[in-house]
Amino acid sequence: MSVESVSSNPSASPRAASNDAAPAGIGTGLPPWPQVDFAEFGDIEVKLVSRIQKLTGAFLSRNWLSIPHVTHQDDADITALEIFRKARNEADAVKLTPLVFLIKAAVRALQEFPQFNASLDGDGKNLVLKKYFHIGVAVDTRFGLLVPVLRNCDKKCIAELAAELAAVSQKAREKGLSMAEMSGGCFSISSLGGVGGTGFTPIINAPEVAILGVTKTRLNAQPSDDGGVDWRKMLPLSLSYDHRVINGADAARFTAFLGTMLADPQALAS
Ligand code: CAO
Repeated sequence: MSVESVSSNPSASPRAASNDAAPAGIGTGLPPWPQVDFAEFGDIEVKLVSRIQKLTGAFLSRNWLSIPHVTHQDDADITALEIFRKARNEADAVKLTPLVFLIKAAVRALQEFPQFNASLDGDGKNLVLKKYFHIGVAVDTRFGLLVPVLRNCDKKCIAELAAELAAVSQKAREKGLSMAEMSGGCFSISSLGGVGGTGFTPIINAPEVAILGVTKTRLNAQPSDDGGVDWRKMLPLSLSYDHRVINGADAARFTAFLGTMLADPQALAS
């Protein structure tokens, strides 16, 4: 059945296909949450869900239910970046992780693809394009997941970003963060690279339209020109995007562009 036949044939519309009492919107008509007496099945311990977990959980549920998510997976070759990073870390007191290069690469990609640096306004009639580059970074804390926003990342060098990230993630872990420190982001990055994994589906931080997930760098064998094997360091990228705003081809271009930026660490560091 074509798109036209769905729109011109009333009996083929989703409303006609269901009965008249069908629920009209998201979240209505869902079956209730299962009420289970777990103690019936074995020993248990009951712990209170923290205030931040409740709050974050509510936002995550809203975003997951109301944004049509697609996650695009790709790998970026960071062999040159890792050589550069190691040399910088040996020469400099400020420790750099791959994440600061990702923040700089994301800024370049947002500049190249402005529809990623955008938000739908309240009624979804307008797309608001932002001219600033504030990047949210997911931080794992004992309070739950917090996303501090690093402001004007286009104007900061990698050492400044590294110092700011270290300070704000330490603050997030020790004292928590204010709403102001977590507001105004354009795009978020969730890095599980220091923990592990090969890919995941990050949930978009509304009203942003995309989020980049990063997992652990792995070694990948590639055929070399002399017939041997060339070992490359590959960084897995998982880009979730709002399909109302971004189409799949642009997501693939955005992710490939990130890879091109990450392959040239000197340019990101300049
Ligand atoms: N591949 C391999 N190693 C990586 C890596 C990657 N992609 N990214 C970071 N690492 C390494 C770092 O270089 C560092 O190595 P050393 O200890 O040898 O120096 C180590 O992993 C730990 O890095 P880090 O986590 O301290 O620093 P970071 O800049 O990579 O990340 C922060 C900072 C705050 C984002 C991170 O600590 C964190 O909290 N991540 C969790 C985010 C999260 O929970 N996301 C899920 C959200 S959805 O529920």
